[in-house]
Amino acid sequence: MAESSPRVEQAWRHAREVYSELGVDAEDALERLARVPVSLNCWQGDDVRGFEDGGAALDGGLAVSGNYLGRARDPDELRRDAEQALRCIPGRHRFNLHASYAETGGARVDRDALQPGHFAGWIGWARERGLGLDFNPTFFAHPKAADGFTLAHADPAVRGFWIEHGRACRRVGAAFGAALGTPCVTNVWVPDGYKDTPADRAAPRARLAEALDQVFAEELDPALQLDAVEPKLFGIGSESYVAGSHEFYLGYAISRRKLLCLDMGHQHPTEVLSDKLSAALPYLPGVLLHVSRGVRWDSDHVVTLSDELEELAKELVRLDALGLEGAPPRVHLGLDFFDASINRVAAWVIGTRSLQKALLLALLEPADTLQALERDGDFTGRLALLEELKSLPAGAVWDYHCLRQGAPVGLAWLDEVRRYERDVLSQR
Ligand code: RNT
Ligand code: ZN
Repeated sequence: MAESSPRVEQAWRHAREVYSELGVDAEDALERLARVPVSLNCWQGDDVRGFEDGGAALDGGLAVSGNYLGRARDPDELRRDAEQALRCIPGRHRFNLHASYAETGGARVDRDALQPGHFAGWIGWARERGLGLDFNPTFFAHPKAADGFTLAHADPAVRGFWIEHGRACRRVGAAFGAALGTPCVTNVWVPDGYKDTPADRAAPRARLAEALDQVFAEELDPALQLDAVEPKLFGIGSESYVAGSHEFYLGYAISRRKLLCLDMGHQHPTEVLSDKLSAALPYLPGVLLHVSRGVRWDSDHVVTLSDELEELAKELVRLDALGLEGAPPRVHLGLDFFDASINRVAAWVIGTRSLQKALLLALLEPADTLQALERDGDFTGRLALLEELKSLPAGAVWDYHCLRQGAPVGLAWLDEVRRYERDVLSQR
């Protein structure tokens, strides 16, 4: 429930006026922002460990650094932490699980044998809290992934194991969709690649394509479950060659009618997703965005309100990719980062709120005016207006949104997270 704050409300009225002079309806922008769900990645809460055998050592080229206190050690702790994060974020959202977060009640269930029942605790929790669930098979941190290959493995037995894992996970995803009434996006990312120069680049890709076809062979209702595939430029230990590269998966996703997962951290440093979206989306049934932040070789820093995030958000709005005008969404938003050097709950809050701020800036853009200037060849006016927009009072609109949605205004969320750290996290 919303509290009142004369200061925030007064600033909002002023800001609404400023935007309305530019032909932008700020009220409408907020109404639309409230309808954009973000899928929070479970793995920020426990450093991508999962709950198999007390949490496996991370590999597959993924690395988490830091040892901040309070890592979630079991599903109940992770859920409690996620709830605290969600209390600090305006709107209704989703939670994104990895297969390694199954709850098997102490029994050893290998990944090819996972069933929806192993996620009953997650489903019940999500239903109670009105959250959607998304899913990911876990093709890393497992003895059968130890040599860096899974679905593209040369050994048919190893490949077969991972194919079964992928199939099992799609059924889990469909069960999420059926239980919660909102389709689960099930995203396949495999680490497969070589540290050094390969002698045969084609064979692993041919095996990967064939294995993926087997993973996806079972027809599942898209109202319950949507498949996505995620390319990567390189990883730690796969610097020279990644079987599932961009070109591989762009072709695969277009030819097999799968969603393409575009991760902001999986690009060459001068390449940006904001420019790729309008190029790829027309040929795809949809896109899953992994909202992340690359820093040098790391692809998974906590999301901040960067120029690129803002530009990407503008593209999402200009393309109506989020389905805000009534059509089904063509782009799904998921966070993908992991930082163990700061409070993990705060990391979720910072990343999600930053994404929401970027979306708000995009929704407040006088797109018609800018596009008219562009059509008229008035590039002076286009640049001038774009620069003026940067200093308009969007912060006042954001604060009012938080107030009205019953989320903390400004840095007040940090007080809550610090209290939670003192009372809960530091006791672990
Ligand atoms: C790895 C991919 C992938 C993972 C998660 C844990 O580079 O980005 O999405 O981060 O599946
Ligand atoms: Zn990713």
